Amino acid sequence: MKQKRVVSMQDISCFGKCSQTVSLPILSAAGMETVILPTALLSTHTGGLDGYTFLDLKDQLLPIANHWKSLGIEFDAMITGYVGSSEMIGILSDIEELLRNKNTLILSDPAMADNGKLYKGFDEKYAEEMRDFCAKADIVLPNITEACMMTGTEYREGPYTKEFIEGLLKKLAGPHQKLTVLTGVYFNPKELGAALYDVKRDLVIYAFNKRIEGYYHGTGDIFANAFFGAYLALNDPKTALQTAVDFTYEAIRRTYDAKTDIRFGVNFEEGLYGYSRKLGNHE
Ligand code: PXL
Repeated sequence: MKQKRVVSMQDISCFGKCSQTVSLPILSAAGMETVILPTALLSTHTGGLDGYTFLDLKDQLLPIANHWKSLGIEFDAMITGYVGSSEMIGILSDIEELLRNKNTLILSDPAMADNGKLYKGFDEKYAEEMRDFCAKADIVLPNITEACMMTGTEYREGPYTKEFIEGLLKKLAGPHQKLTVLTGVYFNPKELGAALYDVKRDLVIYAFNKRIEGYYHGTGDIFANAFFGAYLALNDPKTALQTAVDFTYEAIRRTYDAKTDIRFGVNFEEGLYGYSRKLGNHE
């Protein structure tokens, strides 16, 4: 089978295991040819680590994309996560239009808010622009806070009801969405997982694993990339959802057991071989 080519458009946070430094290894383990478009270069991510360096690469992005276009390079898929500024949303939007063809599958994780609040540095205007950017993707993958913001729903703490979750999933589905995916879903305090709405089949799918207390940085990016890699490899949303939930859970469990600093990211690396095998690689 022809290998799929995916471009990952997000920053390089050199230390801290998020954005490109998890996207590239996970999509590669899924068997994808993974092209990176680094939007910025930071010494670390911005989540609780002070004094980080930041180099904006925005002036490089269109020239890079134009070069790829001139070489006739086609993309089967594109993924975006944390973007960082309104200007960058505009640039990535232009690049998607330049590089997508009618079969390119785009996944956008808004990566802008959690626990009922926007991340540091983002305002209402950014949230609206991100909502409009995500509306152009085939797959949107927000957490509950982001989904509430994107659909004008009042934020609620869990445990959730099926009615609330399925209402959000369906409100997220605009004219361009094939799938909507929600993270941070739980119906009882012992479990945590994700829900997916397959728009064409009008079908909702759930996947859970055990909840581990605490906030672990980078797990949203790990989940999004593990889901996308599995979905591109298998074209089966149910297996992709459970695979991503389990992969993320295992990474958190290893980190919890090792008692490392949770700002430094989770140990997903030791799960890559099993993930890759599960998707039919290593044969
Ligand atoms: O994990 C999302 C992410 C990506 N990139 C940068 C970040 C964050 C979250 O804090 O700061 C630079």
